[in-house]
Amino acid sequence: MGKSCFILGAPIETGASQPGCLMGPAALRTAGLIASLRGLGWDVRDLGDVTIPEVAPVAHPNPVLRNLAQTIAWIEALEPRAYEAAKGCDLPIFMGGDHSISAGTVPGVARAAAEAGRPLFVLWLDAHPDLHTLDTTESGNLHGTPVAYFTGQPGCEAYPPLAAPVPPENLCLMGIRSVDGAEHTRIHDLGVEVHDMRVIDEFGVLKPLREFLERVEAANGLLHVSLDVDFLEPGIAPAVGTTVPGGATFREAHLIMETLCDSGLVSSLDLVELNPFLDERGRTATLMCDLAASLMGRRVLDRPTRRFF
Ligand code: 6HN
Ligand code: MN
Ligand code: MN
Ligand code: MN
Repeated sequence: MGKSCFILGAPIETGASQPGCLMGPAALRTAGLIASLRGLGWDVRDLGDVTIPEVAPVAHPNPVLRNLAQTIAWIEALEPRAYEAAKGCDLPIFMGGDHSISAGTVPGVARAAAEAGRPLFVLWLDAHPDLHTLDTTESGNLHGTPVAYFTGQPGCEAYPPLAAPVPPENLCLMGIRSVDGAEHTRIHDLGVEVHDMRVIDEFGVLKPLREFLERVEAANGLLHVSLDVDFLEPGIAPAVGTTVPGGATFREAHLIMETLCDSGLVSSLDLVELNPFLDERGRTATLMCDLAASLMGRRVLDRPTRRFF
């Protein structure tokens, strides 16, 4: 057998404005994620879906926050599962669920990386930077907060303490095209590497991606990839509650995944924000599975592995 992959579902929808992401893991399984990875030679184990207990409301000075108690419970449930999965296989896939899943998965894999003495890098493929703190979110939807949390920004103290914050300089955001005021300021203050859609229009996806991968490799880093459905152009990926026009094309997205595969650097993956209630005949679920397959080795034709050039 080839390399090992655990699949873990996190049916979270409490971080998003619209219901439906709860069905994300089921739709990804229905679209054939596991069979296609097995077909690529991966030893796949489906660990099922994580659940949380019933929770009592948690008070917070920001009155707009929605489902804070549930989000804390999800983080507490997911962080140890992600930590164990990162230690137990070569490449765990975490199936959302809305993007608040990453407030549990990234801290878990970051703790495992820290124990292994390797720096963790994060590639965030999204229309949004998800860099709100609990104090600055205006919508109150907590899927807008994971990046601020796992990089240890002040204003996220209501979330569980972090064992291993990800340094902001280890982040790379791509596909960004909807940024709120407080996020804009934070991006500047932290000096986060952001390749917005304008950069992709001007240079394509390869140049910024390769430069980032070279940084990861030079640091002997591990790489977590977080793929939000809304990174993609809504016309090819309608099943998301936060569509923004002007996203990545089909080939741009596959080329990113193929290049990530060639790099051999990816150590964990989130597939998030799939809302099957908004899909058209399963096309978005199928596309997300196909993108995961490209990341895990699917090729149109065999070709010699070329790393960076
Ligand atoms: N996502 N910035 C907006 C908000 O409500 O805070 C959108 C967040 C989208 C979240 O992309 O996972
Ligand atoms: Mn997101
Ligand atoms: Mn988004
Ligand atoms: Mn600016």
